[in-house]
Amino acid sequence: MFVSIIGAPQSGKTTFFNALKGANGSGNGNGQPSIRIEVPDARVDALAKLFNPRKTTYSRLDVADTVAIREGELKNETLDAKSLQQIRHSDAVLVVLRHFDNGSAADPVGDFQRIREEFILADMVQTEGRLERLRKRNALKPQPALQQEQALLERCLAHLESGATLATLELSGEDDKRIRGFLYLSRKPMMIVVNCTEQKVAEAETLASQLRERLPGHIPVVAACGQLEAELAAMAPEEQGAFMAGYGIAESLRGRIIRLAYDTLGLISFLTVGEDECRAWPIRRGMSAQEAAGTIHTDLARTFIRAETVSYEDFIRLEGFAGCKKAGVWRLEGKNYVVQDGDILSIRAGG
Ligand SMILES: Nc1nc2c(ncn2[C@@H]2O[C@H](COP(=O)(O)OP(=O)(O)OP(=O)(O)O)[C@@H](O)[C@H]2O)c(=O)[nH]1
Ligand SMILES: [Mg+2]
Repeated sequence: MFVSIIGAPQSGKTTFFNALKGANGSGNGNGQPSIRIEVPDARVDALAKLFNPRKTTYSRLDVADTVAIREGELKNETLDAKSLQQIRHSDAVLVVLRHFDNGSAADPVGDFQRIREEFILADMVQTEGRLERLRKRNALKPQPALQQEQALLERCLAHLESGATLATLELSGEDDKRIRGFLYLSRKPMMIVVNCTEQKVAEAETLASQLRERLPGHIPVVAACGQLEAELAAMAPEEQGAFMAGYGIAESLRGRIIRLAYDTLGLISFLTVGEDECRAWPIRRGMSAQEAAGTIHTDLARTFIRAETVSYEDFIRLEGFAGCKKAGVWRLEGKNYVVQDGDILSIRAGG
């Protein structure tokens, strides 16, 4: 899963990025401003204790910093190319809203509206461009597939022109697939971190819920002080507790951002076990066993036969597969089975 940190100039994007990175965070090695965060999972820890595998793998969240979005830079595609690519290829965006004065007064709601507007405008320009070509081609020599695409894009454009984001446009699974390639900005799930002053940090929850009510749609919001979080991340672990208690910070930023991303994207995890590897795999809630198998390897989805399935709770309570079989809670599920959070799966595949 890949999340880009976006926002207005000087809102604290890089500060939050550094706080997430922490003192011992790792970059992805190719000079890109992106980091990989492991998602702590007590279930994986417990399974690793049982299996003592060669490798233990947690779900991962990749987070990238980007340059500030200024007016017109998205629709004109004049935003730094690397940042634009990163935003377009994100599964979700984390919008940083400034809630501290830095010479100019804070306007978090206004800043959010402007970013949202930029996304909508950029998508409109892109859609109009494609539609113009489609209309010409279909007028010259109609082709059913292109006519379908034209009708779909006309719908998208009308939706955008009404001032709505494409995230709120209901599309069939087929149509959703059709427009995925456009990498529309306003279709991306959004989440917000309000960058507040250190005086406000003890009331962060209240601040977040007040803001949530003033924003359009149902966008998840958390509040945190970027500067404090960056200081905290640079500290030795044994100093962090006292610092957090002193400022009334209840939970680490990483933990909060991970939960925010999981909520925003509707993610759950399934698990795989063995002496080679114990591992958590993030998937979208509602995914079928066959689709889940595809996240391990595309071949596994193609040649899928059955998924041996037990819940994590049963597995621990009954001490492994044998116990689960004896108790009758071990299941062989078909390709349409909807995977549940904490399912331990073993995919049977042919070919
Ligand atoms: N008072 C206060 N200042 C902050 C806070 N977070 C960041 N800043 C300051 O705001 C300035 C901008 O922070 P950055 O993290 O570089 O912001 P940015 O959004 O990455 O900025 P650009 O990439 O230039 O758009 C820096 O001088 C920070 O020290 C905060 O929570 N409180
Ligand atoms: Mg920056």
